[in-house]
Amino acid sequence: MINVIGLGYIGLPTALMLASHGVEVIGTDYNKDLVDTLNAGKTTFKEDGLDELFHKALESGIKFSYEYQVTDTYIISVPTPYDKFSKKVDACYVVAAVKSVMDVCPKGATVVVESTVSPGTIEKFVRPVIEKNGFVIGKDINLVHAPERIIPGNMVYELLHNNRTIGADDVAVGEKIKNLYASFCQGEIIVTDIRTAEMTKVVENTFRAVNIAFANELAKICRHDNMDVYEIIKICNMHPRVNILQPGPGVGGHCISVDPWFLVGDYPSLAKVIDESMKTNDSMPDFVLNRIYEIMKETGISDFKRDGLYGLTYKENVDDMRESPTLQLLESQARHLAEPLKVYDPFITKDEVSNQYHDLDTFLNDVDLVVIMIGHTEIKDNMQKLAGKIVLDTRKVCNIPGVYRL
Ligand code: SAJ
Repeated sequence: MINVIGLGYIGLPTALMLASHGVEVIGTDYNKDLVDTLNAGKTTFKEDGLDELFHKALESGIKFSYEYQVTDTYIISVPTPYDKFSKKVDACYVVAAVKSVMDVCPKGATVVVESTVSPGTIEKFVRPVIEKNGFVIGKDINLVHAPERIIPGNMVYELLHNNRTIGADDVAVGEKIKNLYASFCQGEIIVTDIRTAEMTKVVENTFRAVNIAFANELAKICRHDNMDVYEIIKICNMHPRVNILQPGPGVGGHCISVDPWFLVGDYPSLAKVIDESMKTNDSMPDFVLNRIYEIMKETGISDFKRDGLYGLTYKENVDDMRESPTLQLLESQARHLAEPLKVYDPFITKDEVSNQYHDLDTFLNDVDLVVIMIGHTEIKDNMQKLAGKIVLDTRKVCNIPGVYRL
């Protein structure tokens, strides 16, 4: 039986995927509300195909509990934030989960850490916890790092099809865990050592962060001299070896806006490009705020109460608001003691911020300037409703005449 610890954005789909492919699974989370919701037959976030997968897993006998289980295999999938000052990984949730596993696990068990961690974290923080409990790693307890790679919005497909990395001290143990993931994963699974697995995961997200920062920097340069960044990127990307990403209002989510900081925190004098890239991405919500001021001046809008932000999530068609550019922009605005802008997002049904709307038409009625922060399908399908509005489109999803861009 597999005990999956942490039933969030990664742990839950992984547990469901294993269970629906015939593996006996108990999912554990210390959040009682979350476990109760799952036990009541409901999923805890929206994701394409998740509900179907959930029902399949329930039929296959998956169980959810607040308790850690006595078993031979644990998969730990808990958050790894970064310390805002040191920029280093904050491994406290992983350490707490491993400690709890140590309280119940028998000798011979394998502990798989799925959470993203910076290179050396397992050596520094996880191994000592296991050893402190009197276990010899490699003899009494096996340790594996199997970082996930799935993207919110396409999680179910990517769990099935992405290639994966397994890091283990011992190849035989790595192969055993590879076979477990191969119960559902049709991609190639590479077995390597733990430190390499830690580093590859962080590097993958850093690659994306640096490339997004490049696009964002181009947007700033082009704005400065009134050039069309989108046309320029489109033409450059016709070169066989150029593939520039899209500029945007900033970078959110729990991965790309977080993981690269681990490298800056651990290697401050070496990770220069990464440091600058993260700062560039973090500057984008303020850049948008400046664009709002400029456009208000140009169009004669003097009242912030007539400005509205469309989109609260960190990207399109997900209900995840973690680190979202809109939240970052609102925070920055609050620091200037300004009245918060009006906000609407079809995916956020609960009140999360001030001046939040829950209906597109009412929101549009109350604003003159609409800032598209996210290109949800809803707004793409309702472009005609923006006629007569002043629109700042930070995602290039809107083609109405006179639209403003980054
Ligand atoms: N963004 C841009 N411009 C782009 C692409 C993205 O501004 O051209 C923004 C998005 O709007 C969003 C942020 O970047 O705010 C991140 O979004 P994303 O879709 O690039 O990635 P995440 O954070 O949802 O998922 C990433 C993925 N990593 C990579 O693509 C290398 C995913 O595969 C990882 O599993 C995930 O991080 C993770 O958990 O680490």
